[in-house]
Amino acid sequence: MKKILLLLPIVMLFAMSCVLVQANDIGTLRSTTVANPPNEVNLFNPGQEVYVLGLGLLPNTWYDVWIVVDQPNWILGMPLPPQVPGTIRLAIRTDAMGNFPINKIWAFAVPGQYDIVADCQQAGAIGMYDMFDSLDDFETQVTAGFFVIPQVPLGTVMVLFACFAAFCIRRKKP
Ligand SMILES: [Ca+2]
Ligand SMILES: [Ca+2]
Repeated sequence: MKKILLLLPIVMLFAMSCVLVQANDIGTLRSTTVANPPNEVNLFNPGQEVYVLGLGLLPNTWYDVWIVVDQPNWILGMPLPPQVPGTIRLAIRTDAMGNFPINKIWAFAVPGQYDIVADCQQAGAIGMYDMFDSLDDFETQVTAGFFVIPQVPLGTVMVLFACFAAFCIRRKKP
């Protein structure tokens, strides 16, 4: 009986934390490529196309979906950050399950750390992060939803190549 009494607060705390996590927002967004859905892709090369899909959002509901600079902390009630320049802002309606299939959201990725947000247009406040919205967040580079790998500068490659060539030529000499 004592054991049960000891366990009870732990179980209650766990249940409360689950409720808190679930109350944060709805469903999930996945960054992916045209070849990979429904699997998630979180690492992209510069110039690559980025796609997004949604799972478990409000059914038959319109969302605006766009890429933002990685937010380390998404807090309910905060204003939604602006769209990253050069990305595609999508107006998407979910199906009866609250899902939407892949849509291209960036035609030419630029190095950096990013999140994706879906702002519900039919519930909650437009332009504010609330429980009817959804995120692609916290999966790579600590808190980013996806990451575009920086290109190695051409200058660095040339210097390395020159060193390697010089090394080879030296070794060939008698
Ligand atoms: Ca983030
Ligand atoms: Ca992601």
